[in-house]
Amino acid sequence: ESGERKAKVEKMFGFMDAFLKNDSFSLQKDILDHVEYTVARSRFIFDDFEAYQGLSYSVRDRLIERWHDTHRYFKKKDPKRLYFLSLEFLMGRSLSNSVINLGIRDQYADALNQLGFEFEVVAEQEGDAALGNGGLARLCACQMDSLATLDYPAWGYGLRYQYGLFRQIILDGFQLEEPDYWLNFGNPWEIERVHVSYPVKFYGTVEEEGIQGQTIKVWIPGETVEAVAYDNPIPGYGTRNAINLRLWAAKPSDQYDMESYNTGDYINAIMDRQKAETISNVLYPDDRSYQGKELRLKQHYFFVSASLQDIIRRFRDDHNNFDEFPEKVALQINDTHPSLAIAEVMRVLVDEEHLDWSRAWDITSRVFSFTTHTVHVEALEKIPVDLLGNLLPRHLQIIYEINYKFMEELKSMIGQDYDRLSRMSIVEEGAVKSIRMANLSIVCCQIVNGVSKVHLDLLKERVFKDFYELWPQKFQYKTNGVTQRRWVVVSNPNLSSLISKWLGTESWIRNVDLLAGLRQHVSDPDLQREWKMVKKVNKARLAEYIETLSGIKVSLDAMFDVQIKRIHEYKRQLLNILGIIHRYDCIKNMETSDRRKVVPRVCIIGGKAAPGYDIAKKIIKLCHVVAEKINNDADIGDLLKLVFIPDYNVSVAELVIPGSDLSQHLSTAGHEASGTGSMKFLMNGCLLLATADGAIVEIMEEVGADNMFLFGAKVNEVPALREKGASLKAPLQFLRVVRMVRDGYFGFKDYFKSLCDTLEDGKDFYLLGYDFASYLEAQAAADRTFVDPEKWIHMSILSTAGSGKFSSDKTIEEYAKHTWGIEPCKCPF
Ligand code: 7GP
Repeated sequence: ESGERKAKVEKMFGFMDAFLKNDSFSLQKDILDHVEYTVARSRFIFDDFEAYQGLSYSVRDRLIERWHDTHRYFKKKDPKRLYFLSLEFLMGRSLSNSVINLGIRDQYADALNQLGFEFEVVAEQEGDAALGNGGLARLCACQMDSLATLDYPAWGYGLRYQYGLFRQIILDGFQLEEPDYWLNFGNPWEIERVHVSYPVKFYGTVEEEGIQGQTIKVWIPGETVEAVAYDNPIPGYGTRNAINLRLWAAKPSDQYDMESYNTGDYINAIMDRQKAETISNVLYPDDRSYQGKELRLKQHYFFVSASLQDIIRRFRDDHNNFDEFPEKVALQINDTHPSLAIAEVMRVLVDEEHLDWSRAWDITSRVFSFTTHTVHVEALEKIPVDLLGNLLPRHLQIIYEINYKFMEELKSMIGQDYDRLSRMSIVEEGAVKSIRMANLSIVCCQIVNGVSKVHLDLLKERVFKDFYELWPQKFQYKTNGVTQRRWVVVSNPNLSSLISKWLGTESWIRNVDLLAGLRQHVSDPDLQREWKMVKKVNKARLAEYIETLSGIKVSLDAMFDVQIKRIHEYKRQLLNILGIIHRYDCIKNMETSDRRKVVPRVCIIGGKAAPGYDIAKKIIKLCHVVAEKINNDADIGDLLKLVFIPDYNVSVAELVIPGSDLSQHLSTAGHEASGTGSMKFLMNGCLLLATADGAIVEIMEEVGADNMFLFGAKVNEVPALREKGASLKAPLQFLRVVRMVRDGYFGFKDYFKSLCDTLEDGKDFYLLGYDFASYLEAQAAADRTFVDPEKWIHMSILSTAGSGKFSSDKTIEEYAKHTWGIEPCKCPF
């Protein structure tokens, strides 16, 4: 840099320092300034929400400063960058997480205090950013936190939905969905970039043109929509780095269709233009099966096209040879949702940059990597050819061409095995001819990742068996992880301080391996006492929440037993409810003298059902009718309570997890790709009651099977058990509780009939009947342990101590090394 420019830069750094100071007086002044000038409320009277806004805008200033410095530094160093493409990011709240990562939480709390506000109360004013469904989306949020913290030069790309995941309302025990129009009161965490916008094109035709003796394909699109960037800075912990999550919103394009205006139909022409905005309006709420809908496909391409234009523009700023593209760019596709990006890169390289096909393919296949998040074949995206051909005619041609070349190559390797060829083809023939996006992704990517060891095995043996046999080296796994910043430091500050005290350092917040150091203190009575105290305080907070929600008073001496996650048949919330009915039934039939031996429980269930998922909705209703009965049975008292927590989301999880004793992860073995909820509970010292599925198998290896309550059929036993079907006789206790539901013991007899039918001999696909006996045994073991508090605390401490492997920091380091090939790029302070 020239001397003059350097001096200017230095002067700017000086100014920054003068503007943004973090002493209490400066912070107070900044908050008040924002209340007065940004929020436009009087600094003399403002409420908690306005204090939240003023505070957040002042945090945002600090984020922006770091964000600028980070990007300036990345630009100067020009490292290989990771671009993380995902249609969903479940960020939750930002305030607490940001101030903790910036290292100024206490200063802010103090400043607020001086102004007459309380940090916790103000932080509660923030709504969740719920731009995602469940595990896949929250995983991305955790990974962004780790990417920033570990100083990786990464960008996240996603969509800025106006409506996030629906809010769950419970009316008479039934789920209703209410739209989440979350941007109503503004969003201090985003920066609108009106100047960063790209045209995205749809429809039209493909024509051939001759250029210098070659025919090339030219796409003449029929509709243009503008994508505008909204940037969300993601601060790392203990570093100056703040990376960017860039979300796209659709706006009408300025490229007027003069003709429609000139026809005099001005109003209708405007209305048509306005329709463009609907593309990024709403998040699809079903994480269960893929349905080929035009709007969804439009969302995907809108996202892919805008992101790639942005990425390629950045690459072109410093490079002009696309052969360098794979050295500077890693493109991660999060599940298949962004996989149209493969066809889009090919289109740009071949049609716009005029590279020949094989060179373009070589480049494309070296930049992409793909992670799959499911074992369920129904969840794999298949796009009907008619739909794709109409919306993106050139992309369909490109995919056909990729497939043609792949099929030729495959034939030369495996011969004329037509069954196998048709299974592996990217194009599925059949009633509805369609494109298999997973096959496209596997064919293109050099690395395909699963999300746990078990998941990888299932990919190899079942889901992608043919591909594994062809290209074993492509298949890897990176066990999922969660960020200890949000899931311990933000959500469980008491535990966090306790851990730091006993480890003698806060370094575990960045270097999670240190957690293992708790093991050496596990038998120390002081630690045990303090550990117990922290749990008690968290339980009290949760109990208060439950009382406000439902009016139910719960005993803090009871075991808080929790299952929170999306409602799915495979996650078997139904098994939990049937277990609760069984417990209730046993207590009812006990001699009074025996009741003293019963371990009191507060059973907590929470989760959303996809709006069109009938059986899942019935499970929610069943939970409510059972709760109604039990909670109002004076005979039962504190021995058993059942609470359904409505509208489960990230911030509810932050409250519930620290306050639970036991958490349940009941998926039929072979169905949960990984599971990440279990990791959050584990870090918070909750004991797990679980099947040996997904990442639980690895958790077992870390904390030891004797520190958990395991039950149920194993992954490799499940297929044979299913084959046996009707001849698997369910135990009597199981038949009895199902009969109670069937016979209307809890009411709604007709309504629950179809739910009970799924449990009949031979139809019980998820093996609830088969696993019931061992489930009850595991529950009994949990009870026996709970009455030995010392043992329980011991196991609890060992759970936290063994949770280091399940930090997303670990996952990200693995991806950086073995998949993306990126290095840290730490912005100097
Ligand atoms: C989830 C998986 O169900 C869960 O096991 C895993 O931990 C998580 O992804 C993160 O890898 N999958 C989804 O949320 C999902 O929507 C459909 O999958 C493709």
